[in-house]
Amino acid sequence: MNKTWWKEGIVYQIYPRSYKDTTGNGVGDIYGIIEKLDYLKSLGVDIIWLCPVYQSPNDDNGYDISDYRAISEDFGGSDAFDKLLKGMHKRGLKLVMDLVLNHSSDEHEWFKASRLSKDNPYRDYYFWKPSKDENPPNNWLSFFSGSAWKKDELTDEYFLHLFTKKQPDLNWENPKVRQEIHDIVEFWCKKGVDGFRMDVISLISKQLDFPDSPCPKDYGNTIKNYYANGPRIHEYLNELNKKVLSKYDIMTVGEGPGIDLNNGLDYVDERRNELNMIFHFDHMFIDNGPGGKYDPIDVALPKFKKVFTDWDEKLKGKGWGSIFLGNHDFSRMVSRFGNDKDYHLESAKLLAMLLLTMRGTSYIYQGDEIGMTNVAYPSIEDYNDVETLGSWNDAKARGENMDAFLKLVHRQSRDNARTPMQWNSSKNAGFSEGNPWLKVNPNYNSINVEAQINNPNSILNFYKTMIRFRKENSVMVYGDYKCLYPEDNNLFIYKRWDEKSSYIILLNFSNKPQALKTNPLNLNQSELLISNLEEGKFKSTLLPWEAQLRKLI
Ligand code: ISL
Repeated sequence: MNKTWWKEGIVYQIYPRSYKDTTGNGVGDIYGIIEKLDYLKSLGVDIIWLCPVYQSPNDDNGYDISDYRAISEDFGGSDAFDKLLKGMHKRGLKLVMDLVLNHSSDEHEWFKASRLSKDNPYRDYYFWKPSKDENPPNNWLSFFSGSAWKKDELTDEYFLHLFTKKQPDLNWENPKVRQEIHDIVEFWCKKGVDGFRMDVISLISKQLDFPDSPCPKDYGNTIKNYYANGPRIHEYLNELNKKVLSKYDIMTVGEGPGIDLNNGLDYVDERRNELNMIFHFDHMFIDNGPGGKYDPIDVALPKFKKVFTDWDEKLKGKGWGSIFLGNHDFSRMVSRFGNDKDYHLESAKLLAMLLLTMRGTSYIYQGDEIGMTNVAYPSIEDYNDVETLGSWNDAKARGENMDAFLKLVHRQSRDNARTPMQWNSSKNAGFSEGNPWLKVNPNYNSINVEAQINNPNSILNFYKTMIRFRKENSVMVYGDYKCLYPEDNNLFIYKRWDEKSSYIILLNFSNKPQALKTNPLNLNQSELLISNLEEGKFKSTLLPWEAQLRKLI
């Protein structure tokens, strides 16, 4: 495959609102990110993906944009942004913007005009429909809560919003909308940004007959069959690529509920000229039961491993993958896939090894490099996330036991990943002098950057080691991958190799020592390069959450 900077680079995702506040208003800002650029450089990452920093009423923390060309004043405005971009480029860091093109804010000028009258020139920028027998036009539910349609009294018609009522879906059928979008993308390319993460890009083409879902509460299938991968999706992406993206040396990664093994390659096949990478959620929605994320199920390790193996096989030689274990929409990876109680240090490092030894571009989410964990606020009042609150209200309306539901919120809320970054053990974890918009996780006294930076045994330093190793050994990026013992319930063991060298990665995903049933590939003759425990010689048993990277000789 072609070699490029975005395949080799390591991405670090920032949720600006929670990164570093320099004004004391409790909200992180761009100047805060600028303050931390040397920290990011020292970590060894190459590409920074910024969650949305545009002007927004923040109904969904910036994923509701009211002006695509303006930077939010809360974050420091366009001066701050220009300084950030300059500061990053000076340090050889690349900047990836988050683009939310499936929907805008209802406070965007387009929507304000669109709702005024049925014959307004902006009417067709969104989806408007009359009611059906006094009901919404169809039975679709929003991702967050309730119907996906809202009636607007002004014209007595409904508009579509797959997310909150303040996030009306844009009508990409309308060529004028597509032209506006091309212009916006071009605007940021000309500013010199290095790429885009495209929010819910899998949803931009709609099934225009808006068919009812036979089971709207079965979210997974409704999204796959009705909301995502619509009839013109690839035409739109191809057009965007041809008209704008292809003119610049930038990277694109599309986010996609509803993207799966059957359709994923179509988005990133290098011969198709659409996107460079996608985020699929096969491992992230893996514990969702029939009722979605608040109906979690247990997942055995073979199923988890299979996701990585199947996707690697699917994309191999044709398109490029994204490797991530967490982001701002999910629980913390160490709480979710590791053991944040008894094996915090070990399991956080094990997951780092997984993240940085797979084929595909690695994405690190802020705070994971120090092993930040889920939070368990005592009351729903402490939560902020619109999805969490919507699900809470739905559960209440269903008459559920709310004490039990609060426990589910502790496990599943998106706010788990949005607590302020833990810089040190001073007030508010060094995040803000003011009152943080979301309470800090009380464990910041023990889990913070300052405590880890000079400790050679820390999670942070393990990340640095892994990052350095990946960058010095291109086999970790481009080399082949094979999962060994796929059926093993506790061990994730895989090989990475190219024509020059071979490595084996051994990960014990359990709280118990695990004997290696067969000595895979003569490990006696291998050299231990990196381990998350302080030991050296190869044993035939891996300790709980032990992770080893070995070179085969
Ligand atoms: O958050 C989710 C599950 O916890 C997902 O269903 C999520 O809503 C979906 O992946 C889309 O996410 C993206 O678009 C949303 C925004 O709220 C998310 O933060 C964003 O990553 C709407 O713009």
